Amino acid sequence: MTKAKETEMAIGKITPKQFKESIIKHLNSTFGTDINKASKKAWWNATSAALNEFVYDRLSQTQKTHFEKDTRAVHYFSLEFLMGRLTGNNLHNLGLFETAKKALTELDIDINTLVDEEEDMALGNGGLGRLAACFIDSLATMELPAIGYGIHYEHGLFRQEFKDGHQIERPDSWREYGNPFEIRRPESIQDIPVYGYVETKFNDAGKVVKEWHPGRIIKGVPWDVPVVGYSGKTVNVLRLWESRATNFFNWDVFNSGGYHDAHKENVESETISKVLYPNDETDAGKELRLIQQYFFCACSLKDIIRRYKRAHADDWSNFSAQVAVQLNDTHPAIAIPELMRILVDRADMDWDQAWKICRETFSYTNHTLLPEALEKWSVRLFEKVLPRHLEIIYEINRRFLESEVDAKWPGDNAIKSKLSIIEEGHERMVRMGNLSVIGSNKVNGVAEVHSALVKSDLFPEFNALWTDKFTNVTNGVTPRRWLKACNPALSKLIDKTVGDQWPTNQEILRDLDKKADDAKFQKAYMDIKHENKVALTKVIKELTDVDVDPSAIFDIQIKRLHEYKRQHLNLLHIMALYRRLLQNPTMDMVPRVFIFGAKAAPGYKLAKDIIYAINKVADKVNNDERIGGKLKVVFLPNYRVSLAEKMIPAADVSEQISTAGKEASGTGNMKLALNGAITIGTLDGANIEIAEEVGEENVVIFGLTVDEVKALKKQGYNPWDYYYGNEEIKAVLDWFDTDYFTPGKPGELSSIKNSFLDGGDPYLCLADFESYSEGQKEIEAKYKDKKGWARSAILNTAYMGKFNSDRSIQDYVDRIWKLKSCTVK
Ligand code: CRA
Repeated sequence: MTKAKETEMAIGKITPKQFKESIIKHLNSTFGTDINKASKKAWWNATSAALNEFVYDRLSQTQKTHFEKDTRAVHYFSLEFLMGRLTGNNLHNLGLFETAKKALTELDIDINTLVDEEEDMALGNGGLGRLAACFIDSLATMELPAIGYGIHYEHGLFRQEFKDGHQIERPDSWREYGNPFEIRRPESIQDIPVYGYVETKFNDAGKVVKEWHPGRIIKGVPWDVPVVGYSGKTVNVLRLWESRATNFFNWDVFNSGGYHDAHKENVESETISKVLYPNDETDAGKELRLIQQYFFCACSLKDIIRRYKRAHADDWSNFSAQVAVQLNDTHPAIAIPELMRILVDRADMDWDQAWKICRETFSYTNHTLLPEALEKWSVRLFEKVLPRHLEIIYEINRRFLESEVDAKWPGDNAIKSKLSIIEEGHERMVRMGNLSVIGSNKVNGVAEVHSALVKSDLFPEFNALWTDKFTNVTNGVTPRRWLKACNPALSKLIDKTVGDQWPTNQEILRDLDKKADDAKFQKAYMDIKHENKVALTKVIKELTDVDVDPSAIFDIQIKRLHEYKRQHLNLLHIMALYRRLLQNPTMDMVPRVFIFGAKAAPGYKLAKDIIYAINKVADKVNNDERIGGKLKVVFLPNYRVSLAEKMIPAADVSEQISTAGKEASGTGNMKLALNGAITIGTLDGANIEIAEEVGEENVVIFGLTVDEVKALKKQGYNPWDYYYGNEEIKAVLDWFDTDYFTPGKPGELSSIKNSFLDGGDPYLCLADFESYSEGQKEIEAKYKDKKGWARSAILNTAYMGKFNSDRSIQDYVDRIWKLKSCTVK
């Protein structure tokens, strides 16, 4: 049976006509309008409601089956889930996309413009949040019992606008007018204590017991987002917690005239799920952030325990056999002492037994080595917000240092102070990384090189103590969203060539290699790329008013703006190219469009300056008639999942140019290669494995390696050597000080030059510049060989099987979770 057939059976057959009737029915009876006056939003809502009829049915079947079979499940704790839009994705996963498209066409509605009505669910910053979204898609597709747990932010990542080239942040209000893909579950509300003090008491048996008297109770209201697996058999949930004040109003205060005070507690409680912190890879270090973390972990653990108790009552002996919790970075690490508190204080369990359960339950994924991202909380703050948890952390730490560390390194205080959860110093701090490692069963990095560095550089002593604890799971992306749904033309060509089973078995794409030299297939493949570029051209025009030529090389760098990702290295090279063109306007060059998409954390000054500089250089270059349109630069505003879906299928070149050792994995690199972009990249993160898979002749690698970076830094890196040693670098850097790009305002771009020189160029842009520039020449030479390029692009699509998130999930299952799939009737 084909997958399409299975799907049809799983969800029940429906014709376009029936789907159309269902849409109209919902338009009338759910949204109170009709086909003559419905707005686009109403049509989208009605279509979503028609779609949801299938989703909810499978959702309750899934929950019923998991409950009846009392399945072991994984609980993915993450402060971020970057879901993007769900309409198209859910239609595809249910096998209903074509049906819906026909139904809507009959109603004279284009499905592609209709889905643009949906706001992105931008409850994440970047890679870490999107990874979580890909993972829950894979878990449902692979029919694994799983729940995603996170926060129901009222405002997701800010909306980015440009004003005279500067980034402006505007609030994101993704659910201002409702969202059809979430269900509130008041029956599962949780009460969460915070603040207050701890009382030490003696119980009847004379044993010391601790009682936490919280200063405030916050209510956690769950919202469930159905997660539809491909083929629609399993529909898991993503459960997001919204914070509310426990009593809507403090009537006593209100009645005595304190209207404002009565509101205050409400506002404070509801602030917790108000906004997503808009930075990744830097530690926010804010009280509200710690409360967010605790709030969602405590709600989620209570929810898990409530479910566990339905089948096991007060018998805890099966808990860790039934429950696996994956900590997505250290953000949910507070779940470890929270489970200890529940077991020891509430369930009256003996410490050792409780600790054993904890360690069997939790595992931790590390996503970065950047020191500024390693979370630390001051002891003072902990004491104020979570006084009992601080005591528990002290006890975990004391036992760990006195038994495990001392047994391995007797009397070694230096090691003890390094491994301690508490960092001593001017201000004592709680190290969440150490807590995560100590309390976990497994610790993984997200690509081979990163996992190796986690062991050798980040946690070498922990690795010596517990070698088996550390493992690798290379990241992956779902081919359902990142090929099938976003690149329908290429998907159809692939279906025709190797069959339609690849969305659940990406290794099948390997068979495309037989067609890599086939002229007809090459033409079909490259024609689709061209059409996708034409489509992006229109988006570019709409968003930036810049005209670009779809026959130029589309060179794309999309990711958060960070110095280590080196958008400014890309910029240096663009300026160098521009200068070469000005010096030699007849220079032989394949026209190129450099396309950026990136948000900078609002408080990250240099990142915002880099955005401004790219926009200013773009203005100048795009309007300079001397260079005959050979070079264009565009920065698309408000980069997000739905924009990525339009950019990625149109990319010729994928920029993956981080300083070696800094990008833990990257996942955009995978999406772009899958859609046939050629990577220009350093030997960093998953680039290394991509190059291994697709073959070195089908990528362009440049720059220092991890070891060379270390050696150069050790020997003493001096960016001035490159400034004085390379005429082009000097000229380009000096350009930043002039008013060439900012007429009448010299110095506006100087902070970038300074970061390279006085700032010490911490990410070695100047050291890698020449090699990058050579790599770019290689890209151009490759592109000129049309057949060779087509072959490379096809092989990229063919050989990306490893980077399917289903493979990542299978690795988690085998190496960490030990989960079994469960067929839902
Ligand atoms: N910023 C890494 O930097 C990685 C993702 C997902 C990141 C990326 O290289 O692909 O995680 N790290 O593993 C992170 O968020 C807190 O650290 C990221 O998205």
